[in-house]
Amino acid sequence: MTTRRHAEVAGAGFAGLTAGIALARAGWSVRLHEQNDQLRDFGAGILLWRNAMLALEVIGVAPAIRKHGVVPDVYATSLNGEMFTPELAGYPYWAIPRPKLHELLSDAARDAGVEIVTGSEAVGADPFGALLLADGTRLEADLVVGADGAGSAVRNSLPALAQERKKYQDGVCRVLVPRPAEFAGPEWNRVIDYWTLEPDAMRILFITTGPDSLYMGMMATTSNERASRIPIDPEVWSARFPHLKPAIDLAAEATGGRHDAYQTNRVTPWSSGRAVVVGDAAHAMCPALGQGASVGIVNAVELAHTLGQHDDLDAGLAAWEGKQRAMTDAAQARSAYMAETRTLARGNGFTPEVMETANFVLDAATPELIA
Ligand code: 3HM
Repeated sequence: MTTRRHAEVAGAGFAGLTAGIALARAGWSVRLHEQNDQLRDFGAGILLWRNAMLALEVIGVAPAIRKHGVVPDVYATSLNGEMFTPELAGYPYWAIPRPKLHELLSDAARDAGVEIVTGSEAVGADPFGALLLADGTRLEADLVVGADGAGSAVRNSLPALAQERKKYQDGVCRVLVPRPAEFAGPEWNRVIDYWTLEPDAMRILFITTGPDSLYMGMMATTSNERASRIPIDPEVWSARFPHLKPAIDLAAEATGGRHDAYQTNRVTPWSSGRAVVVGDAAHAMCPALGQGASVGIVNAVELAHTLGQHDDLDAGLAAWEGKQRAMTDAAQARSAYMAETRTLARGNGFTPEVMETANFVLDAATPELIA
């Protein structure tokens, strides 16, 4: 390759930042557009399994995750007060606040030479090689990456990309709670998934995200309007989980929480000419498997790696989708099945079959990284 290839990326979420870093490290010039005026994540906490950690190793971000994240002691599940602790040997995972992960990826993007433009809204892509902005600007590129989330404007502007959408009965309020003295003890250095299924499903997933914070994922059917509200309605949650009242009161005071209804959006194919979609724009999935962001991170790193092996962009994009499609489809199907059947409530939801996603090894991972 003689001339430096140029990418315009829409969306500075986890997938967009990761794609930007990976492309820049592979020699591309990269400009990344974020529609918000600030570069930050609005989410709460996240689990990163081995698949995502390997991808983050490839782009040099994993050491910072190990420094700023934590390894929970156990993954416990409680149904109507009965506690299960499934064996998760062989499936290492890290927990970290989403704002921290976002900051680490933003720093890595700048270090890799990615030009980041905030307040820049993408409205579409031209498959002949241009990103289209809300202010009418047309930016030519060898590759346009739509990483603009589940409602992706880039994806929706490309008629060749077919979509199959499905919504589910549940949704989740996600908040990051400061960790006061009463939650400082080692009994909180865990993931604890508290379920009740009667008279309707309500669940509180606690994930330690370090000495200063706890992530609470508060799931309910979307028809339970009071339990689907942000800010959290402490009365309706404490009535169901009286022993968790102190944590629920903190969740009610938390700022920056959000509610998302569970949804799947299968997109085929993932590219049209010089435009490609990654992350939730390509494969929004239910959060039940805890893999939505991780699959996006893995696919973004593998995209840069595969394009580096092909002078011809069409061939590179086809090869990339060929490698990543089956794993991604399986992750969407597994998380949808887990959401529909609520298998996690029974405490044995992490079967070897569903955990194949967590142990997926991307081609970009060298043997030294895998070791
Ligand atoms: C990590 C994780 N796991 C499960 C869910 C869920 O079932 O909604 C959400 C999560 O963030």
